Amino acid sequence: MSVHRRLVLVLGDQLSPGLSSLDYSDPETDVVLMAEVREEATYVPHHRKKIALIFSAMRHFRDRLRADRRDVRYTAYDDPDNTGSLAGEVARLAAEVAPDEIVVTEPGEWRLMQEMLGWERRFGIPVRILNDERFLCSRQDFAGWAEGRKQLRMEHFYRDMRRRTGLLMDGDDPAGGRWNFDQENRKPPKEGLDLPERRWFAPDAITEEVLALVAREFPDGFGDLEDFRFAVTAEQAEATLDHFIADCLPNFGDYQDAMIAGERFMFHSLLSVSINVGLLDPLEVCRRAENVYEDGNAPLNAVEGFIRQIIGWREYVRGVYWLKMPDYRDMNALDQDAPLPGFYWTGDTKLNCVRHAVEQTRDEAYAHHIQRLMITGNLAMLLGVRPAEIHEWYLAVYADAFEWVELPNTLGMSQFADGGILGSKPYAAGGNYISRMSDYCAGCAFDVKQKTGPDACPFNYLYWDFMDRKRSHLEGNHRLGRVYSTWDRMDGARKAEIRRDALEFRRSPV
Ligand code: FAD
Ligand code: DLZ
Ligand code: SF4
Repeated sequence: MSVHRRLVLVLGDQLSPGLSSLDYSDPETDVVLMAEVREEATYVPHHRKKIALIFSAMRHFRDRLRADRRDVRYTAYDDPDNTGSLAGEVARLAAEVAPDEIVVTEPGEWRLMQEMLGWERRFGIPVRILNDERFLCSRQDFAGWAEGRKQLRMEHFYRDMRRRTGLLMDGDDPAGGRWNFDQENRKPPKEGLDLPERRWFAPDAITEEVLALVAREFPDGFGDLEDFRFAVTAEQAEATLDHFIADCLPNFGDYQDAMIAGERFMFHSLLSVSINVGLLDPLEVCRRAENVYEDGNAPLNAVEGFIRQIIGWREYVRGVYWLKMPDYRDMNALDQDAPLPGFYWTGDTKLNCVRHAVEQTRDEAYAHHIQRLMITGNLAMLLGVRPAEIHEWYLAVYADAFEWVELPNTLGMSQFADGGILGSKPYAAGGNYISRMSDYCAGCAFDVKQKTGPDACPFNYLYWDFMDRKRSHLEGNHRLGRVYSTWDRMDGARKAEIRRDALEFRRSPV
């Protein structure tokens, strides 16, 4: 039987004109459904700027599709007929247009996929779920790559992706003779570093309307709505990319891990949100970066480092997510069970580095990778926070957070809660690391040089206390052999001080 009319559902992170569901459908006969719904906007307490960004980008994309003569049915959040769920909105439109088929590009999150797999039975209409071609490695290809491997090392996956895409390749060899230039990418911040003015976008009428809606509907939600300045269209996202390529990429590698108080963006691209919601194509972004290297306008360590994050890490964490869900979400390999300190939501803490990271998160719905990994993530792990709780925090507070990318980064990379699927050892560090890579310690109430006592940097004693408390879980890890021999050489009085100070801080974190 030939299909006469399809209902094509486009989700809030599927804002790409070349999306497989749109590509598959017929603009002459099919209807496109986009819906702002309570279920998606509240399954975690999303940052209010994140909700505003998604609704505004959805509305701009709706207008773009309509300009291409698509029949788009759009449900606004405050539409009195809004059922509050994607399934409810599909059912409502299906009752009106009686489609022969429902078409959707696979969702990014497992929970939604499970729901959609039940739609055919629920609605009595065939449901076609298409691959998301915006990823370079399909779920099936990743499963094939992973099969039979003892360890799923990102570096091996990344080399395959370089070969497959041809990015930064000289025939069969990597450009510059090495696959990875990370060793050159760990420079501390230098004094007087000249940081570029970032490219931002003032809200237009659509965004203003959405901001008023979000202020009204989510009055007590986390995160400031003031100074909204994200890209909400493909054109604006392109302009952010142009600016990054010209003004930031040459320094991206050198200062990738550096942090400066008050400098919230360093040389990072700020492109994750635009890529994740579909305003930019990841392969195009990488090709643009590659061209800059080939033209001699950015060094290889910067361009390789940047491309690795996208065709390596980004694709790899998505592969791990789909391979390991649903069990992955509940993993807690280190048996951590403490609650998340309240200051993760308020920024009200004496730890200067954490205060900066949380305050900027509240203001911008953004923190760069090392802030997420080595400040907030590191502290949560050292304190023994329940992985599910810190996972919910990361999923809520960052504009770029969708479970397929956030969960492996949080549970795997930052909390070591997957027991080493993603990383070979915990990213645990004392104050020394933070002091070397940032200038936060100069403005802190604590002294990074002191190891114990009331003025000592809490990261210092919490680090050793964590290693001590989790010894039975970690001492078999050969990368931690030196850590445990150092601990074993410490005298008993020192160990007692560490345990005492850490216990006090863990009981009432300040
Ligand atoms: P840049 O530093 O400019 O990097 C360039 C691009 O590479 C990013 O835009 C992003 O697309 C990609 N990228 C870089 N690192 C990673 C990574 N580890 N995994 C996947 N892609 C990567 N990233 C998200 O997109 N969403 C999340 O919810 C998210 N949660 C995280 C949670 C934790 C605990 C940690 C440690 C990292 C998380 N990341 C997440 C990865 C990374 O921190 C962000 O992608 C990055 O900070 C976004 O800022 P940027 O665009 O300026 O990145
Ligand atoms: C994150 C989000 C939010 C806040 N709101 C919506 C929405 O109202 N409608 C929608 O289609 N999508 C929204 N999204 C994005 C979805 O949560 C996302 O598509 C799934 O989590 C799959 O990645
Ligand atoms: Fe952070 Fe410790 Fe430095 Fe304070 S002294 S900023 S708590 S690392």
